[in-house]
Parts: sequence; C-alpha cells; structure tokens
Amino acid sequence: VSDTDASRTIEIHEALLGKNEALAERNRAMFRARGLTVINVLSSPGSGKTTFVQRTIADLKGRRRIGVIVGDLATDNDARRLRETGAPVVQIVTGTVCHLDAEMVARAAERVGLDDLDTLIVENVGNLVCPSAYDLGESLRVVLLSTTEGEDKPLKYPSMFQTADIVVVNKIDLAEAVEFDREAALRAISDVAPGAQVVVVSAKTGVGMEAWYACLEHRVGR
Ligand SMILES: Nc1nc2c(ncn2[C@@H]2O[C@H](COP(=O)(O)OP(=O)(O)O)[C@@H](O)[C@H]2O)c(=O)[nH]1
Ligand SMILES: [Mg+2]
Repeated sequence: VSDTDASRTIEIHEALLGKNEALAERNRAMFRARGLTVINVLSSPGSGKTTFVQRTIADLKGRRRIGVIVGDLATDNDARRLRETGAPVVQIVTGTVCHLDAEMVARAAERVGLDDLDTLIVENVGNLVCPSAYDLGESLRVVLLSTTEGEDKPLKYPSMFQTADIVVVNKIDLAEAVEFDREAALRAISDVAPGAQVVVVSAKTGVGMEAWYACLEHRVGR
C-alpha cells in the first residue's frame, strides 16, 4: 500500500466513524426523550452475552420492560433463545460486518416497539475489536470477560475495556476448573479501565447477578 492509499483509507475510516457519531447522538437524543435506558452488551464470542441477557430479562420481569436487539454475522439463533423470555427481540444479521452501528440500531429500534419498553438491551456482535469504536447512542456500555478466556484479555484488547462503564466477569462457576486468577483479572481490568465498575457473576447459575442489577440501578436510576 502506498502512503496515499494508506492516508486515504484512514480518511474514509474517519469519515465513517464521524457519520456514526452523528447518528449515535441522534439515537441518544431519541432514547432520552423516551426515557429509555439502552445497554450495549459487548464481549468475545461465547463469553455468555445471550445467557446474561436472558437471565437479566427473567430476573427483572415486573421491574423493567426490556426489549432486545441482537447482532450476529449469521443465524437468528440468539433471537430465538432470547424470545423464550417473552421479550420482543429483533435480530440484525450483519453478514460480513463485525459490529453494529448506530444506523442499524436506529432501524431495528423502530421494529422492536419502543412504546412498550423502558429498557433496550443491545447484544452486539461477538468481537473484542471492531464494536468498541461504534457508539450506538447507548446509556451504558457493559463488557463481559469470562473466566475461560484468560485474565490478560483486557490488556490485549484495551480499547474495548476502556470504553466500558461496567465490566462483568462471567462464568465464575468455572473459575476453579480453569484455574482462573481472579486477582490478576481484576488488576488487568483496573489497569486499562480504572473507572469501570466490576461485577463477578455466573449468568448460568445466577450467582452475583444481584450486584449487576444494583449497579444498573445505581448508574441509570430506578
Ligand atoms: N458454566 C457457565 N457457562 C456459561 C455461562 N454463561 C454462558 N455460558 C455458556 O457459554 C456458552 C456461550 O454462551 P452464550 O450466552 O451463547 O455467549 P455469547 O456468544 O456471548 O452470546 C453457552 O454454552 C452457555 O451456556 C456461565 O456463567 N457459566
Ligand atoms: Mg450471543
């Protein structure tokens, strides 16, 4: 690649991100006007996003009216799993795109039926790289790190963890089996994301989930 090509690539990338930022601000204003709390859930594939969202919807039934937008490269498997909770769910199939952007979320939000909701959870495409740069207009960014991934992932993917309001350490029920070093993981998180709140849970067994709900209430009110 020549220098001109490289700088042109950077220019296009910056233009795309700039456009996304404008649309994200538009989403944010629209969500705020509706009094809607929007939670962007991010992690690598298999960390437990869908399981975490399913349990959150089930546990907060009666306290929050939650709808979901879920993004994947292919299949509507997660949408089907999430619909079992009774919540309205819209699947975005991104094809080759490794993140959701503000425009995709704006379109999906129209289909999910916001009038009946006070909370919208967005399960982003499983990936610790591309989704970090895309603001969706969310109120809260939640990044999952599971015990099976290795304690150093925050150090290797700092941009993802730096943007987190809350870091959820998931699969704590497997900690012993994978010799998870809790102190090392917490240190890695606080090194790259000193301002993030950390909760330790098992989305599968439900352990620790109350701390997540308390954190959510504390951050967004009610
Ligand atoms: N043991 C254990 N397994 C979990 C936990 N959370 C998710 N899983 C499992 O991890 C796998 C991937 O979970 P999924 O929710 O699909 O992750 P996603 O790809 O991030 O949406 C599934 O087999 C889940 O049952 C957990 O807290 N503990
Ligand atoms: Mg999923």
